[in-house]
Amino acid sequence: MASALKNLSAYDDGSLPAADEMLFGIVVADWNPRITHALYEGCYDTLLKHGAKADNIHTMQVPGSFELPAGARLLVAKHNVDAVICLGCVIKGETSHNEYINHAVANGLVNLSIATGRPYIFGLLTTDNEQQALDRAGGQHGNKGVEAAVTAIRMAALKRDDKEGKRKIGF
Ligand code: RBF
Repeated sequence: MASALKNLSAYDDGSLPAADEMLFGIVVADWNPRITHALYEGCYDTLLKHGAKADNIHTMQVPGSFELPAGARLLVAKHNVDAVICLGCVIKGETSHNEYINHAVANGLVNLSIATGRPYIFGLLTTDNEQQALDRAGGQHGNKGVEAAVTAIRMAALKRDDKEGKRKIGF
C-alpha cells in the first residue's frame, strides 16, 4: 500500500532543524473531533519535542475543514508565525460534498502559501470512511498530525534561511 511506503511518522528525529526559535499556528477543524483532536495532539507534541515553546504555538479551532484557510488567515493577522498547520478530516459520504471541501482547502492553502511566502501546511485527511481516518490519526498508518508538524518545521527553516539548504543531500 502506498501509504505504508510513505509514512513519515517514522521520520529521522536527528535530521530535523531545531524549532526552539520558531513560531507556529495550528488551525484545527471541529468536524470529526475524535480524529482531528488526535491529529492535533500528534502535531502539538511533535512541535514541542523539537524545541518549540508552548507560548510560541497558537491554536485556533474552526467549525469545519472548509473554514481552515480563512481561519489560518485570521490567525496570521494576529500572530506573525513562521508556518501555519491546518488539520481537518473530511469523510466521504453519499454526496460529493467532500470533493468541494477538499479542493477548496487545498486551493486555499496553496494560494496562501504562494501569495505570501509563508508555509500553510495541508494536514487534511480525505478518507472514504472513519476507519481510514483513524488509521492515519495515530493508528496503523501513523499520525498525519505528526507529519504535518515535521513539514512545518522543515518549511519554517527554509523560510528562515536556516541550515537545511546547506545540508548535504547526497549528490
Ligand atoms: N467538515 C469537515 O471538516 N469534515 C466533513 O466530513 C464535513 N462534512 C460535511 C458534509 C456536508 C454535507 C456539509 C454541508 C458540510 C460538511 N462539513 C464537513 C462542514 C464544512 O467543512 C463547513 O464547516 C460547512 O460547510 C460550513 O461552511
